[in-house]
Amino acid sequence: MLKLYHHHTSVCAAKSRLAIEEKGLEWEGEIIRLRERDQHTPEYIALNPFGLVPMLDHDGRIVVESNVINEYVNDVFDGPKLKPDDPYKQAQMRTWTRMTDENVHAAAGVITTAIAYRHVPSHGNQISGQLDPYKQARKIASFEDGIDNVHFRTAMRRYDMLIHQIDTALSGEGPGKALAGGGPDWLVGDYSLADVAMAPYMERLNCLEMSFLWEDKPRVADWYARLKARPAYQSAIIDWFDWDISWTDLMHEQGAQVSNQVRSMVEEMRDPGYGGWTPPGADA
Ligand SMILES: N[C@@H](CCC(=O)N[C@@H](CS)C(=O)NCC(=O)O)C(=O)O
Repeated sequence: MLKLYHHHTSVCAAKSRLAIEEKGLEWEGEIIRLRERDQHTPEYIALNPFGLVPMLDHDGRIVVESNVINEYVNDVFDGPKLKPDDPYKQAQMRTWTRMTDENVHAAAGVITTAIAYRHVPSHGNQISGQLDPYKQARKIASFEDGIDNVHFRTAMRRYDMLIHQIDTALSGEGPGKALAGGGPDWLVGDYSLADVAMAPYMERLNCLEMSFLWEDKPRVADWYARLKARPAYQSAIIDWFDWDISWTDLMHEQGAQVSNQVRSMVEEMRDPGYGGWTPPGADA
């Protein structure tokens, strides 16, 4: 039995649904109502001490952490390979998935709460029970101060860098030799868990009306279009949004309201005079 404890709009849960769907596996799901704090019940914490989704139960073996779940699912089951055979390519793949764990996911939490979720009072319920104090601090700031919160610019700067990193990876050059040799269609050559890991974050940026981040990057736009065209993207990500459509509507509506402001913020940070970052190779 393969059971995924998940949530319909959670980016991490979407990441693991995507891997499972790409493998073509039968699975059952249990929705963890994050704003009702199902993830903080003693029964759930006894299985997953981090109090987060997703969580996989494979015949009684409990696996947590979306990227770990994805490797487990790939390694244990037959079906299309989502990991390269070459250990070096595997290392590159993990360098991408690690980025999501390191700070891309934190940035997603900040921008989603600051722009959209803060407008829903029940979202505040999730904050009090947070088991990760760093995340709790970011959530409180984003919930209270919206896009003026102290983490917002950092989060946008991280996403702007990420889009640049993806662009150079698809060019084959990579953002540095460690990630060179990928593309032209997928991040490390063939479609892999690296692309799976990034897909829900791209969808989130799209929902929050931030596609301006790649408007001058046709390689990224084409890669995103290729991701969206995969049947598993539809069944693992898009189809779940209909479970409770108001959240994606909220993201689009609130995202549209601040899109110009956020765009100016990003452009300001790209300006070297601001002390921001300039992509290598850009005129400065
Ligand atoms: N590193 C974890 C992060 C999981 C995570 O943050 N999940 C969020 C949803 S995307 C969650 O469960 N939030 C509930 C909460 O913070 O209380 C993973 O990749 O699985």
